[in-house]
Parts: sequence; C-alpha cells; structure tokens
Amino acid sequence: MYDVKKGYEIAKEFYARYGIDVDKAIEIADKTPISMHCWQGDDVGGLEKKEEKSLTGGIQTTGNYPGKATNGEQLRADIDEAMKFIPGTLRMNLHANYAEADTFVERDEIKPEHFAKWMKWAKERGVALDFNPTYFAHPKSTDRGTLSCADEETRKFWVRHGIACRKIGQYFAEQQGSKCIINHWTPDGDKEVPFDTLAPRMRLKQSYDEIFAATEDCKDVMDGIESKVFGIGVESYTVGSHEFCMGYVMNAHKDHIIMTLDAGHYHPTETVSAKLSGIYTFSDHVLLHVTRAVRWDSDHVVGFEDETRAIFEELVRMNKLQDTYIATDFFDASINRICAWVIGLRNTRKAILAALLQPVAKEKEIENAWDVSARLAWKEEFRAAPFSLVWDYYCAKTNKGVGLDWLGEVKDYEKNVQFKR
Ligand code: RNT
Ligand code: ZN
Repeated sequence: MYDVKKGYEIAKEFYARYGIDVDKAIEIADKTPISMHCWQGDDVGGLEKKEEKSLTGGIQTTGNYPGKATNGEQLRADIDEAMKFIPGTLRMNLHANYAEADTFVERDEIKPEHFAKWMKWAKERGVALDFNPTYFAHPKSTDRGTLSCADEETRKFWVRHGIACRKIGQYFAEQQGSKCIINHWTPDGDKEVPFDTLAPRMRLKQSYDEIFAATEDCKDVMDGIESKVFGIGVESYTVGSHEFCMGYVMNAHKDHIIMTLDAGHYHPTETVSAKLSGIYTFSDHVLLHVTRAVRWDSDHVVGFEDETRAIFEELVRMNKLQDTYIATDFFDASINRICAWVIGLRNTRKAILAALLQPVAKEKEIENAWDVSARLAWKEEFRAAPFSLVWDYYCAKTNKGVGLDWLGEVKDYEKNVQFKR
C-alpha cells in the first residue's frame, strides 16, 4: 500500500488552488444517502413463499453465477457483507415481494408486520428503509397489464397493492423518523402498438389517483413515478412512458409525487443528466435509479463512467444533490452478487464525491463573464484531476477498504459461505 495520507495532502493542495475544499466535499459525499437495492442479492427473486415466481414484466437478470441468497437470512447476511465495503450513508430499498410471512399473504394484503425482520435488521444498523410496490412477477401481472388493465378486477387488485404499499411506507417512516421513498414502476405495455393507446393510460392515471386518494393520511411517504421506454416482450408500447409519467407528476401538484429517472430507461441518445434541470425547473425533488445502461435497460452494475458522473455533476452544479433521492437499481447474475453491489455502490459514491470536487464557483464566474474559451479550458483541465487520491483517503478514513482491498475478503466469503449454500 502506498502512503494514502501523503497522497491526500497532495490532492488537497491541488484542489485548493482551484478554491475547492476537499474535506468539505468528503463530508457532504459521506452524508448523502444512497438507497441500496435489496434485489441484487437474489436476482429480484423475492421472499414470498407459495410458488417460485419467475421474473416477468420485461425485466431480466441474466447469468447463473453460483451462491445467490435463497432466504431472508442469507440475503441480509450478504447485504451486511457488502456494506462492510461501501462507504457513506446507506438506506435499504425493499420491494414488496421481499415480504416474509409465516403463511403466504397476497400482495393486496401485505402489512408492516410482514417486514418485521427487515425493520429489526434496519434498526439494529441505523439504516432507514425505502419501499417499492411489486407490480410484476405475479400471476395477476400478465400481458394485459396491472394498474392499466382493462379487467376491472385485476386493476383493482393492483390498486389495493399500491395502497397497501403506501401504508407500509408510512409505517416505516414513523418507525425510522425519516421519510420513506416509494417508487412505482409498472411493467404495463404491449408487444405491438395497440389500436387504442389512450385508454390504458387513462386507466393508469385513474389507478394512481385512486391509490393516492385512499392514502392521503400517509404524509411521510414520497412517491416516485418511474417512466420507461420499453421492456423485453413489450417492445412497442409502454403505458407509463416518459410523457405520461412527467404529465402525471406535474399535473398532480402534490409535493410527494415526483419523477423517477432510471438511467436505463431512455433511447440510447437520451441521457438522464440532460433531463435533470428541465425537471428541476418545475419540481422540488427527483428520485434517481442509478444503473448502467448498455444499449437498453440492461441493469448492468453501475460504472464510474461518463453518464453516471455527469448525473451527479449536474446535481452539484444546480445545488440539487440534497433534494435528490438516490437509489441504485441493477441486477447482474453473471458475477458474484456481493461484488456487484460493492462495485456499483462504491461507484455511485465515487461519482458523488468526484462531482463535489468540481470548481463550481469558478466555473459559474467564468460563464457569467461569458468567457467561453476559459470555460472549456477549465472543464477539460479538470478531467485529469487526482481524484483517486481523495477517494482512497476517504475509503481509508471510513475503514471500507482502500483500492481493491475488499476483493479478497469477498472472495473468502464466497468460498466459505456462498458456495456452501
Ligand atoms: C424496471 C425498473 C424498476 C425495477 C425495480 C426492480 O425497468 O427499472 O425500477 O428495476 O423495481
Ligand atoms: Zn428502475
């Protein structure tokens, strides 16, 4: 190992020349909550008993790497293992299909008590819980849709699920003394463009209206409405398109109803980083699904790459980092699932810290003076800043493993725990 402290001192000097306070950036990055998704650990399988449910709704985990968690205890143990190597404030993002009941409970009947094991686990670790209705991977989630289904009985079932989830979110919020962030994503769509594209959208609107109207007393819950371009098997039409979701959020005029932007949910030439300021012109909050899109919504492990960095750079420049709910969303079954978490979550934190090390005040000053040559010169100069020295120091300081220190430990856990399952 090299002299991490010495590296940090040099980096500190480097950044100070541009008026950047490294210690302050570290402090803010460390306190920024990232909601870690539970579903990387078991390929979105869930813990409901009854029958094995296959993943549906146009999303897919690919790969068959051995050792995945097969019950709640294993999943939580794996999360604990991953958390050893992820610096900074974390929350835990649960999906409704991670309910643990003694006997099977239908999705429209789930209650806080079915998440008692998660709540206990979270309290012991001082971690807050976020939540997601699971509108997929269920016999009632077919190619006829869920919240937009023309069959009234089916639609009502999913409305009751949404209502049950908001009540659970409210319970979590009260228990943890911090808002619960809920994300609503429906898989509804069609393999072909339907003749009537409007009616399903009107029904989806009606369903959201009914969910929110029935749970007005759930005051400590935020609701992200997640849009998408398409899914596998539903390639031609998505009910919850970007226009639909954005329209719903803006028209709702409710502080708790916000846009969820998933980095994998747009056409390949569209980026979330480019959408943020347009939405922040009209909204106070945004929910982010941080993922790495390779061609489409592939849910690859988050990389420390251009778009991930650009998203956080934008948020820092707009001074909106603290108003943005950051959640990870990827599922890779082709590598060790703990490695997937550690790599993706570390990269998310890395992108946040790197974004906080931009010379924002200076850049704004140059831009306001309309010195466009200097603007480009500054921007480009910064690409080679000695960021890794700050990152390593932060990891050392928080005791989360410098560089690839963590890899050997996860390999041991893989050998001694995961491969023995
Ligand atoms: C699917 C959405 C959604 C899911 C999770 C599991 O395209 O991104 O957010 O990935 O709810
Ligand atoms: Zn998502």
